[in-house]
Amino acid sequence: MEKDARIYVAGHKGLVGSAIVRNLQDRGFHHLVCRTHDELDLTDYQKVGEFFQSENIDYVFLAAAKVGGILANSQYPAEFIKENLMIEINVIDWSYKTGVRKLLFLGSTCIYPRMAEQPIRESELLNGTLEPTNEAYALAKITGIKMCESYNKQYGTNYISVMPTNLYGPNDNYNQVTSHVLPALVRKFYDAKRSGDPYVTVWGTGRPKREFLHSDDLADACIYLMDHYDGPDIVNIGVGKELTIRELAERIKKIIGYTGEIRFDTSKPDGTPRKMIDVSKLNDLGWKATISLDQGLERTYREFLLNLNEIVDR
Ligand code: GFB
Repeated sequence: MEKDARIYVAGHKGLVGSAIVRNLQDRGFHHLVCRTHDELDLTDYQKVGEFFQSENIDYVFLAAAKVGGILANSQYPAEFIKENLMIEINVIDWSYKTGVRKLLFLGSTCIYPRMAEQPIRESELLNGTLEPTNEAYALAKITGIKMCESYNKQYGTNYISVMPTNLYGPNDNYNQVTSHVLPALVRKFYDAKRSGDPYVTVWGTGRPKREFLHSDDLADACIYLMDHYDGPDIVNIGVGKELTIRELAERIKKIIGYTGEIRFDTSKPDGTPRKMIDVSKLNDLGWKATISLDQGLERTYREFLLNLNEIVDR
C-alpha cells in the first residue's frame, strides 16, 4: 500500500479495527477513511454504495462485524447471521463495483469444524460439522470467505481472507454477558477483589483450550499480509500456543492479585473443546506474533484500570 492510498477500515471503533488504525497511523498512512456506526449503517446497501462511490477507496480492511462471546452467540444467532451477512455483502459488493484494489476480510477460527484435527490447518475449512454455540456466526464468516473467493474467480478481484484466533486488547467488550472469556475474567476478578467476594465464577468446566492473540499483533499481521500476500487461500493468524480456561483464570487471578477461590459453573457451555491453529503458513510468509500472553495480560489489565470510567457495557 502506498502511503497516500485511501484506506477504509470498516469497524474502526472495535477491537480489531482500532488496532489496524493505530498501526496504519504509526506507519505513516495518512488517508484513512473511517465512519462510525451512526455515520454509516453497513447493513444498508444504498448507504454503503453512496459511501464507496464518493470516497474513491483503494484498500479495505473489513473488520466490521457483530461479535460476541459464547453466550451472545448462542442467544442471538439470528442477529449474528443476519448482520454479518449484510455487512459482508454490502462492503464486498461495493468494493468490487467501485474498483477497490485490494480487500482484506477478517474471518474467525470458529469457521473450522468442531472436531478439526489440531493444530488446525487452513485446509480444514468445510471438512466437518461446526460447533453449535457459534454456528450462525461461523456460517456468516464462511460465506464472507466464499464471497471473496467467488469475486476473485469471476471478476478477477484481489480479496484475501484471514482467520484470527481468539483476540483481546484495547477497546474490547467487558460486558459480563456478551463478552469473550478474557475480558470477562479480567472484569470478574477485578470486581471480586474490590468487593471482597470469596469466589469468582468461571463458566463451563475450565477444561476447554483456547489460544489468545493480542489485537496489536493481529493488526500488524493484517497489514503485513495486505502488502505481502495475494494468494487464493485463507491464512490463519495466531500464536500457535494454547492453554485451558482454568489456566487462563489462574493467570488473570494472579495478575490482578485476587486471593479468593475459583468456582466453575458447569451449567454454562464449554463450546468447542480445542481450537489451536496451525500458523506455519503465516510464519512461512514471514510474519510471527511478538506479544506473549503474559505481556498482553499485564498490558490489558493496566489499560483496563486506566479506562475504568470509559468501560461501557456493550
Ligand atoms: O471467549 P468465549 O466466550 O468464546 O468462551 P469461544 C471461551 C471459553 O471460556 C468457553 C469459557 O469455554 C466459556 O465457557 N468461559 C469461562 C467464559 N468463563 C467465561 C466468562 O465469564 N465469559 C465467557 N464469555 N466465557 C467464541 C465464539 O467462542 O469465539 C465466537 O462464540 C468467536 O463466535 C470467538 O468465534 C472468537 O472461544 O467459545
